[in-house]
Amino acid sequence: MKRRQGSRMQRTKVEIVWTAVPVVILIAMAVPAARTLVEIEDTTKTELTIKVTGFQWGWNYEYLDKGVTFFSRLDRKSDAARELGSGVDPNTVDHYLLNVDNPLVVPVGTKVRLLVTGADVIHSWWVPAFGVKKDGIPGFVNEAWFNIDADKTGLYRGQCAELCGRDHGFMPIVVDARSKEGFEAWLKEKAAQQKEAAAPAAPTPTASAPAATTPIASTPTPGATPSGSVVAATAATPTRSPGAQSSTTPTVRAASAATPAASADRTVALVAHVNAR
Ligand SMILES: [Cu+2]
Repeated sequence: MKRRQGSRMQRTKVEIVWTAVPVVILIAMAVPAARTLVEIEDTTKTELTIKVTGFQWGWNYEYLDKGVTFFSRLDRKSDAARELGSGVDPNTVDHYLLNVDNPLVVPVGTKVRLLVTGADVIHSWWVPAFGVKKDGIPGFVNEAWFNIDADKTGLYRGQCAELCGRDHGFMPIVVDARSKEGFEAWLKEKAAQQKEAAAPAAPTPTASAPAATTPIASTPTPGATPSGSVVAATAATPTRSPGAQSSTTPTVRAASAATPAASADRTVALVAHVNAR
């Protein structure tokens, strides 16, 4: 009888142990896991915000509050080679179907926030090296962020990851990660270029009308986007006219209007940062 009681005591002890130990392990795992999950979704304290708009078939990048926006499409060489009976051997094209005309330029060592949306159908901005794959859904704005290590400058590649139509396979993504100084110089030059190109177009009623109706002066309509390369890219693609583009802009405009407070904060922070240097 005594022996049986003893073994029951021991059974209880064992049961407590094999319950308590896993509970402790689970809690110990849950804390860092939850912290990481929160961090993944945490798009605060970013230093740069870029609005990414997927369209059939390419990407539009807008550096919010920086006066820089441009389209990024499949590079002309790949585009020519992919045509049936083009006579161009795809093997002769560098990074066939993986290059774009205007890569997204970002600084390293900077927390970059992306606002991802779609202009027509659902796309998905996917760059595996950044661990970012976000759907660009018309009428919605998804957030994502990445921060490239300071010594990892160079080109990063990605694809649209949402079956979005006929040319889904022909809207690659190229990200050009530059040093902070290199990026600032590029941004300054690009902004000056776009400002200069926009100046003569301002007096015409078509270009000034959208600016008057929207509070975001830094959002040029794609049709009126004056950069030479952008115009060339649009003109070279017969399936998509500039007119058709502008019909999709209300979604895009609404997207940027949703975050004025946050971007104002960032502007102040950035101005302070620039002044300090
Ligand atoms: Cu797509």
